[in-house]
Amino acid sequence: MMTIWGRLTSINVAKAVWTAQELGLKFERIDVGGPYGGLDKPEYVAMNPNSKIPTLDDDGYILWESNSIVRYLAATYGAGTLWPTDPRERGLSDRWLDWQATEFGPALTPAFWGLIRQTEAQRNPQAIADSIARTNRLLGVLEGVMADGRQYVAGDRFTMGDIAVGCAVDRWFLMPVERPETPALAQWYERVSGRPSAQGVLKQKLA
Ligand SMILES: N[C@@H](CCC(=O)N[C@@H](CS)C(=O)NCC(=O)O)C(=O)O
Repeated sequence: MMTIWGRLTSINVAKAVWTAQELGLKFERIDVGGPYGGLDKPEYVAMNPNSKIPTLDDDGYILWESNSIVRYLAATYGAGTLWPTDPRERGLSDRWLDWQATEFGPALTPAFWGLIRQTEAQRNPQAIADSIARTNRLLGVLEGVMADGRQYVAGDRFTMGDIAVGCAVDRWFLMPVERPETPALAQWYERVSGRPSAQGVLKQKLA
């Protein structure tokens, strides 16, 4: 039995759910976090001492950190598909999970919080402007890679890297910000967001 804990409006929960759906896994998702609360309950803290979402329970095996969950599910249930077995191909996919977590995500977060989650009175316009500039520069990095004609972030196959980056780019493309033209990236986004496994996960109203 597999359970994913977390509201689907969280980008990090979206990664876990998209991965499980892509792999055709049977799972239950339980809404916690945000308006649902529950992250400070002792039984939740016992699973995830960070009081954050998502948390995965795979038959009693508990895992937190969204990109670790993506890697675990891909390696366990998607060797040869989401998890490339060739170490060099896997490296080209894996790097995008780190890039999302350490570069693109931190760049995007201040603008997301400022524009989507905070009231006008709470906003820091300079932090939002800096965040937009940093994120758009990184968007250019991804556009430069995709512009070589590849179909997916690691080459010609859809892999785990597309999921982590896909959830973050989805958020950026849905936000009311000025973005540079990124035609190769836009085509990739339509390709990945059109996958049956992405339905109900990407292109949701931001909240
Ligand atoms: N590095 C963690 C970050 C987890 C995180 O910050 N989750 C946010 C949602 S995206 C959270 O739990 N927020 C509290 C809430 O939703 O109530 C991961 O990737 O799983």
